[in-house]
Amino acid sequence: LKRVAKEVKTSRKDKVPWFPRKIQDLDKCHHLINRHNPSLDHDTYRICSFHYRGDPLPHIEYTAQETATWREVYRKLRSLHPTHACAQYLDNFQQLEEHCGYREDNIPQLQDVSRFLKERTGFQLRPAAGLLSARDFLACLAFRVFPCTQYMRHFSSPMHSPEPDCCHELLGHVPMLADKEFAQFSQDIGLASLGSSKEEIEKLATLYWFTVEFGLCKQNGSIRAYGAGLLSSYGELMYALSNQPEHKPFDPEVTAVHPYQDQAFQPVYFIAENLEDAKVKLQRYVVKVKKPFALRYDPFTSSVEILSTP
Ligand code: TIH
Ligand code: FE2
Repeated sequence: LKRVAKEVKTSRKDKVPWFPRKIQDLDKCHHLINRHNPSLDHDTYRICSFHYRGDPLPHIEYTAQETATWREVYRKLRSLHPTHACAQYLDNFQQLEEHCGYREDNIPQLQDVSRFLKERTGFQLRPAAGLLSARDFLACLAFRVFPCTQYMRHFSSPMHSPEPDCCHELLGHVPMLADKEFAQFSQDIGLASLGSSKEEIEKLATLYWFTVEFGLCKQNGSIRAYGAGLLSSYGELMYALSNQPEHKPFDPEVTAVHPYQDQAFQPVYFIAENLEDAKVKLQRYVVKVKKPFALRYDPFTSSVEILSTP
């Protein structure tokens, strides 16, 4: 009892950063990382309004040039996916073509895609005005909300974009978010981030980077991509599965502290045995993340229950 009392006392001293407790609180999680992005047209900034929960997702009229870029990206990626993408991605992509307007001459609207995902895994999309801070981005994942950009990459570099754009979200993330195992994996990273220290957020963001964005996995004796940053970039997808970069086994302890860089192709990729195994390893990692309280997600109310008070 003495020890418990002491623990409660010390935890009061460590200040727990504010974090959202219910899905409505995500309206306060929209801090952007301001970076000048020369690869975007000035014109694209017409598509970046703030979005509040409950507002309809904005319908975007894409220009002929943006649709032409989409067509080129779509075509090229479709030719590479059968040999480079994981099975879950390929299955879900087919569903999106059947139900969600995925076609080379049509850029799907977030509203339709969000409705589709909600039915599959409970994930919903939220328009984002640009890159969110890691803390805010991960907090959204805890509630199965996925922030999405809506603007198009510059037409001069369709095969790789240094920052997320609608090709990356729609062709990279969305098909994977329709997979149950992967959705749970993503939410688990998010839940671990709530109320965590700056240092821990940095580790979780690194884990996110090497899995959700740039993860590889084994499948029937070959290696396939499940990371969205690869699945949406023809250039990096080819490179990632070639013998040029380094390949290491996915191990959360190692992966979480591995340096990464976000302006060019990755020098190293981590290979998971499969998505289920990645999920189990992550769960084992996150229970070790030191926090003075425990959390449980309540899917009925889309809120987190605090099991012991901070
Ligand atoms: N490199 C990706 C693409 O070309 O689609 C976009 C990004 C993913 C993660 C960071 S930038
Ligand atoms: Fe992304």
